[in-house]
Amino acid sequence: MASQAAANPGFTPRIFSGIQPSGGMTLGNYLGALKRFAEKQDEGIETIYCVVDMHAITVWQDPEKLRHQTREITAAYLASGIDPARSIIFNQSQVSGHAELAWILNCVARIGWMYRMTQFKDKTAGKNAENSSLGLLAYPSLMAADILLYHTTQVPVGEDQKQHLELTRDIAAKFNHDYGVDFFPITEPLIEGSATRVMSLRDGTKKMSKSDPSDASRINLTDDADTIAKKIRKATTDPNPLPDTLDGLDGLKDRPEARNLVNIYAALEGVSAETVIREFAGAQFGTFKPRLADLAVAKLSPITEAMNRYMQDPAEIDRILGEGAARADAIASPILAKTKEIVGMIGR
Ligand code: AQP
Repeated sequence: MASQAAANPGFTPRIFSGIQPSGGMTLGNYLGALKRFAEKQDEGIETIYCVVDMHAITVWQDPEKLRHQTREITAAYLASGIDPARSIIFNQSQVSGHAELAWILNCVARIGWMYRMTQFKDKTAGKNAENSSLGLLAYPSLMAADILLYHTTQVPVGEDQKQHLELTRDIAAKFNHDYGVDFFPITEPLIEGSATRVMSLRDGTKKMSKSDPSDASRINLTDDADTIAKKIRKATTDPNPLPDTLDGLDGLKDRPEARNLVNIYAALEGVSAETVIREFAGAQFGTFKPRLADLAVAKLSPITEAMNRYMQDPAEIDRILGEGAARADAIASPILAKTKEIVGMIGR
């Protein structure tokens, strides 16, 4: 926080982050984002958490499913300990400033910057990129708008979003430069903990993702205990026992699947990967995997149960989203109005 104040003097420290309702939540979303969103509430900084439904439709979504998934992510926020009394929780499309600022930033950002984004390349790999939505290409510009609309100073995200955060900084700097102002902060990414990049259970070189066609590649927050245990038992590993050191030739450097399971254990337990290696040095996966499965079930089942409870009352979820949207809009409106004035647009 101290370094942030130094990086953006004059800006109130503020945290913003979001998750797309493009599918069910995964263990990757939980460890890389949700768990840390809840922890940030204890740091005395204003926290704003969004369900980014406008991002989700960059790839076609069934409308009924989109509504369901938006509520499910909200339920996951609440179940993970995000408290609507302490944080603002809302869905992006209810605050029109996101779309309005995104348009202005579309005119600041360069097309070439968008083509260089790994997520765009990954999501269009093997397909005709020209045939993907314009929204998918412009996704990082909308993400920059999400962040800058609140003069956000810090964004907790997983490692996969680092490049988009760097682009947000570039867009903010270019806006400030083009208009000769010091209006948008240069937002800091917060990529912390031992599970900043949870990998697929089937391929340790691929990120665990909610839109991966293989359900066995991920643990969903809605999976029951038996399913979690089965997926961990079947997770791809190599035949060697766990080493007694993380790094170096004898460590886990070239064993991505083993490293992933150790990282997941460490993040769930709230200890370092080194501590896990010390505890399991020499253990076979036949010993380690059941321990990991027990830990995952113990940590995730209370969240799943709470999510299911919240999902029983969709009207209450919608009320929380609506109230959060009004609070978010109250912060965003003056920032958007000032942005328009800087750009030269006449307002009311
Ligand atoms: N595997 C992961 N490890 C750590 N963090 C992760 N996050 C996502 N996957 C992992 C973090 O979760 C937050 C929300 O991400 P998102 O749902 O908005 O988009 P995403 O990063 O594209 O996540 P997915 O699961 O891969 O979604 P799809 O498949 O729809 O693209 C972010 O902070 C992200 O870093």
